[in-house]
Amino acid sequence: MTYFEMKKLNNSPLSFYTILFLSSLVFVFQSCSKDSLEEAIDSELVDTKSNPDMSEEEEAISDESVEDDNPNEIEQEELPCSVENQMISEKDGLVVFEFENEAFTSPWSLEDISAMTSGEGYMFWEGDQYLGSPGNGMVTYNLKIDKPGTYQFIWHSAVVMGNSGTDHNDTWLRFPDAADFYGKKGTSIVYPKGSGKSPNPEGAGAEGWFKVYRSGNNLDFKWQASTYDNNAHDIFVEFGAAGIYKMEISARSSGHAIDKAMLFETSINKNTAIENSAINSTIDCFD
Ligand SMILES: [Ca+2]
Repeated sequence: MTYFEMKKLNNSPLSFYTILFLSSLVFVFQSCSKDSLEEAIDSELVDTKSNPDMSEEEEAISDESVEDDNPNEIEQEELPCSVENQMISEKDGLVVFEFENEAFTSPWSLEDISAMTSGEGYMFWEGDQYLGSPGNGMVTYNLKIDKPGTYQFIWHSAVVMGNSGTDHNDTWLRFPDAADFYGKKGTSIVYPKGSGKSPNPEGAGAEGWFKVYRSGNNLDFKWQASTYDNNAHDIFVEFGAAGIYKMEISARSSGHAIDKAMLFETSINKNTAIENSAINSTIDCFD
């Protein structure tokens, strides 16, 4: 190339330096575009893992709710044993369980039509009444007690038949192998008829069974269990040593609906026990 030719090229709009400058611009632009594209893809991948419709705060709450699923429910569903081989395990002086979680047969009936119940609902007896003869429609619960002592018994029950608080309001209850089983009001203590101990309460009873009722004209579900007609005594059970004990119930009046039951060691305040009644005891299996 001659001097004049070089000068001519240098003076033209597309000089060597101009081409070099434009080429640099194109390179920088392509690099930036590539980086932006990769960032966009990365961002899309992250968004795919999370829910694009949720804010970070909502996702945090969502994760918490997954972790807060009731562990007791999952544990019960995964139990390898049948309901007859289950034990309700006392912890810290509390035994809390859904009344329906046992092997009931007809004419016991399971209903779930009250917002005041938990678990699968409540049980009630639809058959003939057994006002003077316990042991019909009997169901046995196994309680695994680690902490020996005296426990008060209450259940969460209602009247779902008629409109009287004194009818269809009781079921038979017995603890056949506990060290003691009695009703108490102040200094008055009574033992079940047929237990071999005295005095016995006014009202029906036989073979170590207490007639256990709920009282009051509000027929809705509430925590209460009493024995002794017209002189309500609370129900107590003594477990002399750690071990597995039977709790038996049998049909008395129809229409007495029972949702849950609870035993609490007497060092625990009754209201405190009721406040903790939403958490059911762990269920274990016999070996
Ligand atoms: Ca229930």
